[in-house]
Amino acid sequence: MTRKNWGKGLLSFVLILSLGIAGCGMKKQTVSTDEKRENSQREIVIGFSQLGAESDWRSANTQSMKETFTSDKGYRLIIEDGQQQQANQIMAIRKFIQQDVDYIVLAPVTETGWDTVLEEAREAKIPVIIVDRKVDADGSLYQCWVGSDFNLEGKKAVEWLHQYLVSKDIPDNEVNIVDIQGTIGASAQIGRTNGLLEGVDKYGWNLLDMTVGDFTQAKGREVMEDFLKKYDNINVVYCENDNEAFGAIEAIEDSGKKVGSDIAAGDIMVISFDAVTKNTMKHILQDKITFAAGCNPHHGPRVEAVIQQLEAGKKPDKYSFVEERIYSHDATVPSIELNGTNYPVTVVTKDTMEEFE
Ligand code: GZL
Repeated sequence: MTRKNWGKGLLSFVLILSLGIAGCGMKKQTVSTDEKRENSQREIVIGFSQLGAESDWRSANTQSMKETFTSDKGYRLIIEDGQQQQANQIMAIRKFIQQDVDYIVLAPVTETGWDTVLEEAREAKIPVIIVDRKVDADGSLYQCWVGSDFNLEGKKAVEWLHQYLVSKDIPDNEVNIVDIQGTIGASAQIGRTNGLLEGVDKYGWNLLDMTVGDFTQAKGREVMEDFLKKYDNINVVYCENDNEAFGAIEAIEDSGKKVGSDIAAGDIMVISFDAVTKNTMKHILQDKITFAAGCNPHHGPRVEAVIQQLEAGKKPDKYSFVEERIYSHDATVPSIELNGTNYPVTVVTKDTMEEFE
């Protein structure tokens, strides 16, 4: 039973009860303790429009929602996979409205184009929670957003690279970077790309090229193969997620070149984002990925906290960011500072790997 059906049920129960009392002069009935407990334990139905299954991060994000919203805790979680197409996600939201779910959780593939369907959800009186990437829509159309500060992630990567280059006496004008971007228009892509562009502008690095890698390993490999055909002087690859980095590393090694942190010796340094799996930690331990900015996929517990607040009639914070670490192959740069905040670098060891699946 969804929230509103439960509400209709309660309304008809009260109507019958009042008619009964009026009709037969019954003593006023009170809802029994058991019925109160049953009402408070009604199943909460959640429709989750997940954008796809394109990356390890996405799989971890879906898993976090599944592990949080279990039936033994009184939830029914309905997940629709958008296969990275906004049209599929819009259809999923309309399906959830038809199903009269209690809450809609949306992980939007890109930021624009959501107003109409979010207005339909509002008309249906179904609260919407946005997770992960943001929507460029009227803030009154959703309860809140839970996710990452993607531009900060980009700034962290750029500041680490700057400190690393300084420590190795590598001149800024000898840094030749290519950017394998995420899905164009996704908040993660916008924030991470802008972080790099700010660094290129500030330090005078040579940004040779940038193009979309769609957060997938296959596309990351394809894009890197093209870059290697076009440029013979690449020494830094900025991959906007780990799966693109895995593909880029395959392409670089297949070309006979070496990935690693020793740029002066001719290595191509790979920088990445997400850092959610043991595989990524292994790549960092092996100096195949030299730096990775963590991006926390475990949104389930935070979404549950928001739903519990809403259930209790409380107003959640409109925007809440999740905490994230940064990882490196070595301790050349022990920490970075941005806007007065210090971010320690986790040097990846075999023990670090054990923290990941
Ligand atoms: C970031 C998320 C991005 C990840 C990618 O929060 O939106 O989408 O960085 C994923 O791995 O595909």
